[in-house]
Amino acid sequence: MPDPVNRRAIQRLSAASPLETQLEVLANDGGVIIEGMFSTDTIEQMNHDVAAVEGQFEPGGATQGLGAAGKSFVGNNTIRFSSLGKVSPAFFEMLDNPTYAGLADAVLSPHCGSYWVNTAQVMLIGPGSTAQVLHRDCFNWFQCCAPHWPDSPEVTLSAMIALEEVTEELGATRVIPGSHLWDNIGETGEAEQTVPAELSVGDALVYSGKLVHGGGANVTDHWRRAMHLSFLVGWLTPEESSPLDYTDEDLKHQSARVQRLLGHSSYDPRPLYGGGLWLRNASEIEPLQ
Ligand SMILES: O=C(O)CCC(=O)C(=O)O
Ligand SMILES: [Fe+2]
Repeated sequence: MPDPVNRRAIQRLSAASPLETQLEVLANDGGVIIEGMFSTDTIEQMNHDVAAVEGQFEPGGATQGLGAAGKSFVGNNTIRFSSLGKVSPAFFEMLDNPTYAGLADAVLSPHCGSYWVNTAQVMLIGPGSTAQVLHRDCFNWFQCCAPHWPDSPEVTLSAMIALEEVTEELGATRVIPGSHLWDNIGETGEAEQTVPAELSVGDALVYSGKLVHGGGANVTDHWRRAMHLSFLVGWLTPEESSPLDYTDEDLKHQSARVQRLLGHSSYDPRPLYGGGLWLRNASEIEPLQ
């Protein structure tokens, strides 16, 4: 039967598929599910370590930095927390994931010398939660994206990662494929136009900051267990203050990439125009060995 509102399904590709194919779907649809992007061992460890600390965070306790106004955006019965390198060593492996790195390099590098972590956050949607308001993640940097929309630079790339099976009923992220190309940045569509990004353990919905999406309603008695990991061009301020979570000592055995992702080395704009950022004594902070 034809879909009544011409919804386009979100495409699914294996992590082993060619990067060019993944990028083509991402460019056309604004998002793509990469099956098996993370190994089940890594995710099982993450999920186990998350479970050990999640009781410290109150459902509905997050505010998105906006007080009461932000509470409904982040979910009145959702548990959210970050600082994930303090929770599990699996986090560092996830930061160096080659498939996600390949996608982020291709999408963000044309617009920056390097990118860093925007949000690394557990998002556990509680039973009975209603759907999140539809939005584009690039709204955080609206002043930079709006003037050139829809041809504005890609400033952020996100992955919603399943820590356990994520079904539509549990509140899978809902997306509108193709909405990253709509003429009007302020248009965020209707619930009927969305499709759920259902995920198995280790799968990830990778999506552009321009794509309209939102967390789904959880109509079950269980929690939706997912984690969000997004990157941001190095010349913009991220949502989470990840650099403050780690000392140099914490990161000295991590890769140069991880140190940059977590703000422990400087931003070098080259080959693009501009000066260095995130400096000390007007000089770059080098990654530790
Ligand atoms: O929880 C979800 O599935 C989506 C959350 C989200 O898009 C956000 O908070 O920006
Ligand atoms: Fe979002």
